[in-house]
Order: sequence, then C-alpha cells, then structure tokens
Amino acid sequence: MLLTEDAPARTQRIDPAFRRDILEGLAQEPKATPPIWFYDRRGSELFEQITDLPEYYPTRTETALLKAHGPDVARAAGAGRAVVEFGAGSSRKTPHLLRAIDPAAYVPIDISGDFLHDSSAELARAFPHLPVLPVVGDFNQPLDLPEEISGMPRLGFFPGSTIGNMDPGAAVDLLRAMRRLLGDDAMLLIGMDRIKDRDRLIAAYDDAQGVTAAFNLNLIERINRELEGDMPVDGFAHRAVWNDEKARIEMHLEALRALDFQVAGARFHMDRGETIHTESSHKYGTRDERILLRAGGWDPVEEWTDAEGLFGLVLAQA
Ligand code: AVI
Repeated sequence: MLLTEDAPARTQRIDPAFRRDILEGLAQEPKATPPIWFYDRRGSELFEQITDLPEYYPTRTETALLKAHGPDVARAAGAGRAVVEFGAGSSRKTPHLLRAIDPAAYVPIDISGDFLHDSSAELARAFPHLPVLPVVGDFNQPLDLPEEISGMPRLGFFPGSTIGNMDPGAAVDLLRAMRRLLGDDAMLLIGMDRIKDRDRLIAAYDDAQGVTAAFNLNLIERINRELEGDMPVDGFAHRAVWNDEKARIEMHLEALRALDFQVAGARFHMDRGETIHTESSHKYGTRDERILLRAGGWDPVEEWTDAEGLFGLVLAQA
C-alpha cells in the first residue's frame, strides 16, 4: 500500500526533460550535459555569487555599461516598448534599463520558477506602476508571450553573454526565434563577452574561492537528488579550459579516479581523467558579434564597450 502510494509521487518529481538530457549526455562520447540544468535553486544562488567574484568581470562590466548608456538605449529605442528579458534570473541589471527607458511592460522569462517569482515580486515593488508579467519557461523552446503586451513594440533584453553558452549554430537559431517572437518592429539589446587574455578568461571560470567549482559540482548533487543517482561528488573535480580553436571557455567535471555509478536506473562508467563537458562559454570579437547578429536576423545599430574592451553591449533592430 505504502509503496503504491509512494511510487507515483516519486516519479512525478522527476523532470522528464532533465532525465532525458542527463541520460543522453552521460551516454554520449565524450560525455556532455546542457548548461541549463545548473540552475536549480542552489545553482541559481551560486551563480549570483559568481557574478560578485573579483575574477568574474562580465556582470560588473555590463552593469556599468547599462548605467552609463541607458539614456542612449532610450534615445535609440524610444519609449513605450515592452521589455522582454530572456533568462531573467535575479534581474539585478534590469532596474538600470527599466529606469532609463520607461517601458510599457516588463516580461521576464526564466526556467527557474522559484527564482523568477521572487525577483519579479521585487521588481514590481521597485516599479509599482510597471506591469511585470513573468513567464516560466525555457526560451530555447517555443514560447507564448502574455496577451497583455500584444500590439506593443518590444525590446528584447538578453544580457550576461548568455548567448555565449550556445554553440554558434544554436545561437543563430535562438536569435531567429527571438526575432519571430518579438516581431518586425522589435529591437534587441544583447550582451556579448569579448575574446581576451587567456589567463583572465580562465580565472573568471576557476575563481580562487571555488564558487565556480561549487556551481559546476552542484550539477552532480542535483542529479543524485532528482534522478536517484549515486555519483560520488568527491570523485569529480571542476576544470575550466580555454579552447582557442572554438574561442570558448569550457567547463568540465573530471573523474579523479575510475568511477561506476547509476543515474535513474542506468549504469555508467568513467575512466580516471575522463570528463563530463558541462558548459561552453563562447567569446566573440567585435566583427564576430555583428556577423552572429546578422545571421540571426538582427541589424546592429549601436554598440558600447568598456575602456578595456572586455565586454560588448549591442543594440540591434529586426
Ligand atoms: C550564464 N552564463 C553567461 C555564465 C557564463 O559566463 O558563461 C555562466 C557561468 N558559468 C561559469 N561561470 C559563469
């Protein structure tokens, strides 16, 4: 009796897409899992901590660009747009944009529902007259925007160089999907991390305090908890490497010894030194940025960068 009552409850908690992605990723050669699964509550909290790390320049650089150039964005985009933010997370940069451009509505989209609702409530308190209309979902899949913004011109906001977490082909597909979703009179404000000194890049993804390591290793804890896995957390180490040919930082989980484990009833083996490739973070030169945007159906109209040229904020039109 207890068993039959328990079993459906346990099965229901398993996210089928998570199960599918992890089982497929662990079965392939070399092993690789999609980075979207980092962001459970703990992963989202660790990512927030990453954004404050001294080594992790993207967030503070992009925030400074938004503060400095918000009025330029407002001038180029005009007032009264609905801002649609892709992967809103904690939305800490968003207030700078909203303050500058005075939008008609704000639609944050994020896969992590808990986090999204907390941050949306906070924004709604800070902007009491702004309709805040959160959408829980994976922006890599087809989505519907809220009815309330139909007919409004849109400004897509895709900060943080999240586009870099996609392979260039997938990035182009996503940019095209955004263009379809946002409409013909839309604009897009997008953050892109630039190619730079290798050591600086590696330090940003392998910080001295070990927060990025904890973020990467949290995926194993999530797999164990949500997919009834028995992966030994102490059997893995965080690795960050620069792949020069593909112009990307790669994060891996490296097996420190030969490992045998199970996930959702499937058995896996890893040799010592073998890795699970958990994330790529592509970096773009100034010309590459524009080529990528054009391939995705967007015309760059203005672009801002910091004094060191670490990060680019690009405004494009459909
Ligand atoms: C969310 N994304 C843009 C981050 C990045 O820099 O690629 C994720 C991250 N991974 C490790 N540190 C930060």
